[in-house]
Amino acid sequence: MTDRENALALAEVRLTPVLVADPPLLNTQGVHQPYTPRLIIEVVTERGVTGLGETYGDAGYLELAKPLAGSLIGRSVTDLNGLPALAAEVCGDAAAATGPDAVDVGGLRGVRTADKLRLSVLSGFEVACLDAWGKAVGLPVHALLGGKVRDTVEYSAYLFYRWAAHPDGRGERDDWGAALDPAGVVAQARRFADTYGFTSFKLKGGVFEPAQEVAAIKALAEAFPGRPLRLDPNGAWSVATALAVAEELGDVLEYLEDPVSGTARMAEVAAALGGTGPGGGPGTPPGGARLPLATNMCVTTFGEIAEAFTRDAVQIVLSDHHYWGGLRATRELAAVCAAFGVGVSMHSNTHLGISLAAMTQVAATLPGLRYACDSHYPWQTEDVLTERLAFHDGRVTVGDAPGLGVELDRDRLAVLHRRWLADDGTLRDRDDAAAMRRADPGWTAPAVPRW
Ligand code: GKR
Ligand code: MG
Repeated sequence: MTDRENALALAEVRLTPVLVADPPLLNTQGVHQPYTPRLIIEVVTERGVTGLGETYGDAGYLELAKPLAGSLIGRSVTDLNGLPALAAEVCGDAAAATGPDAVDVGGLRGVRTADKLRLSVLSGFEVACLDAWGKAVGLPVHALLGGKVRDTVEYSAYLFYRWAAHPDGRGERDDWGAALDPAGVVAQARRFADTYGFTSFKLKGGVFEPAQEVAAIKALAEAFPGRPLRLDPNGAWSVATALAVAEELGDVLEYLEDPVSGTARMAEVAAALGGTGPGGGPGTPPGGARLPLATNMCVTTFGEIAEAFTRDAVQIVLSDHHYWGGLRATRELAAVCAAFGVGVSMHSNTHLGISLAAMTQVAATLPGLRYACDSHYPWQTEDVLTERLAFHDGRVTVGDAPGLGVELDRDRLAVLHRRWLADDGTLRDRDDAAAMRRADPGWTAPAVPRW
């Protein structure tokens, strides 16, 4: 190793699981728990430069993160192409031991395979290494990814049906109040628009009868004429229901997200909506492009791309750098999407500012990004940063400071970690159905199609 490379070698890796306050947001599986697990990763170089990463913090992810952290000592932060093989070597068995292929969070994030689990962990380390590398050489992460093509990244307001408070008075209170009908959804959207300047809106659906959710989208369309709107029932509908909703909302939706579950059903819906080419091919209905379908459920790994794209099942892939394997993998995904004429944007789950900074840095480098990205960040009133990232006009500015451009607040980190330590284990894994049972003891996550 040369002296220069040696300076970028890792001397220490710290893992800090935290529990982050989360409001009672509803989805088709249930409701968010009062606290959500996340894992904060710090990598420290021989010269004392620290890089930050963040990923899912459920127990299965932590089990994989521990051996990977240990194996990074002595390796250069620049050795990113070596990470997948290293992860397979040191935590492949632990990943396989998590059980047979299943679904993530009842399907909300698509398949759960040993590979995907490993990638979800690896991505947190990749981001931390990029942050440290950038800080060490005085370059922003986007420069290490080839440079930004935009100075701001647009996000959409992520609207949720929600309760005013968690059952049994658990968790932290906020002042958003309940949103359980069209008026509540519009009021929530208004506050998002006024506070953060968002101009596009996504409603998490699959909670109520489709007719109620159609009414909410129509109310949004009336309140915000011409603004991009999306509805995402997380695969809760049958093909027939999806087509009926598309018929009702086709002229106001920018896209319909995972209306049905699985590539085969998505392909059926896409075909029925017309067109054989993405974004309006030969079969495009007269007078306009067909309503596109977006997904973060049926295309969540590279292995799922071939079938979905060749069957024209999806027109937009919502990438999530956590489970696609990092920022560089996100760029690879975007390149594949571009080759197939499929759009790309970003999916989100409850996350903190480190992930928002990472999403923003990679989004800034994607020439084909045409849709506002999703982010739960406004719902998170807590963070582990000295300064929260801000949305102006619905956008986050792409920082040019070295690395991710964010700084860890150790006191905040310690508070959220102490909460994780104090937990009896019930909140250390995300389980929306269990949280729902606090309000409705007989609740079981519904099978799909639910409607
Ligand atoms: O936070 O409840 C939620 C969402 O339903 C999340 O888990 C999904 O993965 O946001 C996601 C989505 O777009 O499907
Ligand atoms: Mg979705």
